[in-house]
Amino acid sequence: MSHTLQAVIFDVDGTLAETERDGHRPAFNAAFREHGLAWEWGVELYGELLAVTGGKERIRRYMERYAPEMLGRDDLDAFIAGLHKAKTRHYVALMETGAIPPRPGVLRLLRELKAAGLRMAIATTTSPENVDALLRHTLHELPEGFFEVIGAGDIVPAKKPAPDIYAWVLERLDLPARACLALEDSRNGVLAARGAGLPVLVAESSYTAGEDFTGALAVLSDLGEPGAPFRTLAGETHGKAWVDAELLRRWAEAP
Ligand code: XBP
Ligand code: MG
Repeated sequence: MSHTLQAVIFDVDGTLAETERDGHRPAFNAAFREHGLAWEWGVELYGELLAVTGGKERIRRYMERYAPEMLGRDDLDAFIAGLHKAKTRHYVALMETGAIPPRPGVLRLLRELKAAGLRMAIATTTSPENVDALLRHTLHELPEGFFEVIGAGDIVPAKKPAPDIYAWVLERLDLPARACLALEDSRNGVLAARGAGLPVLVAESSYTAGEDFTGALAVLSDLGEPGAPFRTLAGETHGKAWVDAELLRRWAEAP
């Protein structure tokens, strides 16, 4: 049975903008410095740590590997939460400088989908404050309330690759998974979307290039623009050079 596409659900980090290397990573490092810690997450190390989604979870994983002596602190949860709060403050301040632009094709596609009458939502593991900062600065050209549902951060306890955040968004959209399509950049994101029963398109990002995206409809270099076509890394792209509402509909509505 084929289903009519009614909503598109976007991941944030790596999908709407390349926020990890030059956004989240320096914000973590600034928080560590502020707390007097001699921790420095370089570009390569951060790539390894990205296997764990969620900033607090990522700090804990780092401590397990590189600072296990600190795990015995009585106030461990509060210590991590305090570090992460500082990190969020630094990240929001950085986004306010407009330092991180949207990825190619993102603004165009968002506008086209809205014009085509599709509903729009967000499903991310990052904190709500960060999504807000991205919407106000990186995607400031979009009108307020553009995304009907925003699922972010600790609103579900189990982060991607668990399907929970997508299930949460689907429930609020009041739509079945097969009436929606997810856009992701990472294997963890694909696993989360597929786990919730959603068809998913991947535009890989700098940190996720070459990951195993089994289960995705297609894997692209980016969303593409007129004059700057995407590269097809896997899947059938029906002769298109940039992602548009028609291509998403063809994928989502295939039997
Ligand atoms: C990316 C993440 C987040 C960010 C950091 O999420 O895993 O944890 O790296 O944000 P997605 P926080 O790709 O689902 O948008 O520190 O706020 O967790
Ligand atoms: Mg992502």
